[in-house]
Amino acid sequence: MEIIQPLKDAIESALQDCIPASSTRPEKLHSAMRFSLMSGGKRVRALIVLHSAKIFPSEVDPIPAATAIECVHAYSLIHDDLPAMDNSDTRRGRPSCHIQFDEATAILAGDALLTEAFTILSQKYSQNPSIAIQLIEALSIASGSRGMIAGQQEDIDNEGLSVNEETLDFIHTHKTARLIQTAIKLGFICGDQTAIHMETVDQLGYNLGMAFQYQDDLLDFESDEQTLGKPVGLDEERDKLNAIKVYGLHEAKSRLSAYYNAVDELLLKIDGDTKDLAALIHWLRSRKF
Ligand code: GRG
Repeated sequence: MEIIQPLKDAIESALQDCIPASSTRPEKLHSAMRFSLMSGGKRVRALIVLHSAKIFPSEVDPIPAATAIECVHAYSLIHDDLPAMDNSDTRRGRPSCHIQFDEATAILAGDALLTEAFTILSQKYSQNPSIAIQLIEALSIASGSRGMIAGQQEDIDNEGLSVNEETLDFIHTHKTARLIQTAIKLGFICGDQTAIHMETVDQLGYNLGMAFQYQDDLLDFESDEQTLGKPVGLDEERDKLNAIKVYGLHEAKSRLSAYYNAVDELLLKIDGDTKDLAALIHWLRSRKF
């Protein structure tokens, strides 16, 4: 926890400052954006950005990149909870944005958080246009129809359909792994780029992202509401394609281990100080929520 808490505090403070105050007109929209962005959450993607940036340090501040990716993540959760998508009334132990406000406001708050991410990147890295463009390119591709939205579309289209390994892999890769992979990439883009091998970074991010989603599937299946902080068994209830439905519990667990083992091997290939990122990954691996 001691390597996580100081950075988590820095992230919370940067998030507080990165979007307009609730008193800014339209007050309802900015309140809804803040309600969802500041509602807790593990801040996994932001922490990954910050710990990745420390491996080959540079003068570039990774905090704005970390806040931008959390804005994209918060948007995806707001939209995912909408009646037309997962239709969830709660998120992070609180009412979902559309329950607390209304559906139209939730759609707009999500849209605005997504847009705000790119405002942050373009403004905060304006002194370093090459970095700004690389960050914007990486985050926009990961969020769009070649990334997270592609995964969401196929996830919805496959509800209630029969077991299919290739489709599950497509959904997990796009819906979840792409953004985790991009968190690592954003961190390295903010670091000393002369030292990195992007192919290894991409593989590391992919394996960590897949491990994260497998773990999410397993927690939904095996955990309880009190530990997880959200209702469990939702995948089964909605007949969603997930790792347990496709591979069974035993095989899903061994695939999870294989992804984490690949992460450990890839970390060894990076010739920088990976100690803190490795500690964060260790914390993620043992997470219960
Ligand atoms: C583009 C509308 C739209 C949706 C995007 C990513 C996504 C699709 C929906 C989010 C819902 C979901 C279950 C995605 C899988 C990734 C995942 C496990 C999200 C939860 O992330 P955590 O555990 O959440 O980091 P906290 O609350 O800790 O931030």
